[in-house]
Amino acid sequence: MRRTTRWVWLVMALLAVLALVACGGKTEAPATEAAAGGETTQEQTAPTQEQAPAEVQPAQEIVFYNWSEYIDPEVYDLFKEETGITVVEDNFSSNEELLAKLKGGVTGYAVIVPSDYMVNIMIQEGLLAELNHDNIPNIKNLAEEWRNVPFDPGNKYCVPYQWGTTGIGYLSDQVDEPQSWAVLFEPDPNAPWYGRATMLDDARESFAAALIYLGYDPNTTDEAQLQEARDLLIQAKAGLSGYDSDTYEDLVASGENLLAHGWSGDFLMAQEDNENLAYTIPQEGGVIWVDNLCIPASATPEEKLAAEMFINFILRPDIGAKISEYNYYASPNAEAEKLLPEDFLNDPTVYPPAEVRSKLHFLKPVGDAEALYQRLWDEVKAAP
Ligand code: N2P
Repeated sequence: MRRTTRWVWLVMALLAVLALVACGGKTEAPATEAAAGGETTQEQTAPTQEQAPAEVQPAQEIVFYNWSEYIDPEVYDLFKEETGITVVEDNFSSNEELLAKLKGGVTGYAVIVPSDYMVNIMIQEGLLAELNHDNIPNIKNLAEEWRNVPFDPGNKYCVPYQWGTTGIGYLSDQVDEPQSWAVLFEPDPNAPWYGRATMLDDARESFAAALIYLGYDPNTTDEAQLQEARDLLIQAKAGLSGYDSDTYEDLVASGENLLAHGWSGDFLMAQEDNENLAYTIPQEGGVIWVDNLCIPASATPEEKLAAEMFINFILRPDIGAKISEYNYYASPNAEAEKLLPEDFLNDPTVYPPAEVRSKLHFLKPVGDAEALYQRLWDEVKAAP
């Protein structure tokens, strides 16, 4: 046992004794055994009958509304084995699509996965339920830097799921490494990728790429800058085969397209199909993001409890590691990271080096300008 680990255990043992004294000898425990993370988590024990909120039983089936190809489906089997709860997955393709669904009053989603800036917006709109941390003891496994994110201090509403970056994926045997976003924004009919490239079907992401290329803040609310970015996005259309956020990486892996604007892990995942698929952040910079597990305010108490059990399960070190090994995104879970192989932890696509990281921007809520972004994006999409 390393010295630091021993020290942590000592402090935890002390805290456990203090907690026991405070509860008059009773163990403070989550609502169910599964919520404590099953047998691999020794620190928590099953609740005693009288402590469990007798009236609420977890839903036997929940819907997980997630980005596509973002979780190892085996996680559902393992969770079901342990809790009897079935998780059904449904997919969205952008934060705005997710927001529109919730604002439209949809019900039945127990866990959703908005990115950083969207968590902010959803909290303000009253669309998220507060998490009951007693049911999510594995929250302690999160790395310190993810415990107090500015969009959700103290993980009151959400738990970080995975983080990654937005850049350009390309076929390295047919295209030189793109140095600049110009490969998309200055379409050249003689370039091999002309007509064989896609951009994300995502207003904030595609505007961010254009604004970063123009040297502007990707969170700008300046109308003139946004109009300039719109014109650039329209100019790029000549060289694009389309907008796509779900299958773009496969279209590059298959050779149908030669480059695509997209998310780091998606390209790494598609490398399994084509080893020539590579990823880069252009010199002007790119976007960094963290997606989060949250529960819609509309969830029933039964759905919410099952959702918290599921979130807690995902926070188990072995499950967190399994998810990163599947989707190639970095884990905010410090204990999960310890289980990941060295070559994963050293992969610069997963963990951008400091020099690249300094050129990455988080998207932030843009307030009233949100509608302007959407209107200008509609204009881009409608342009010939
Ligand atoms: C997974 C998509 C990653 C989510 N296919 C981007 N926020």
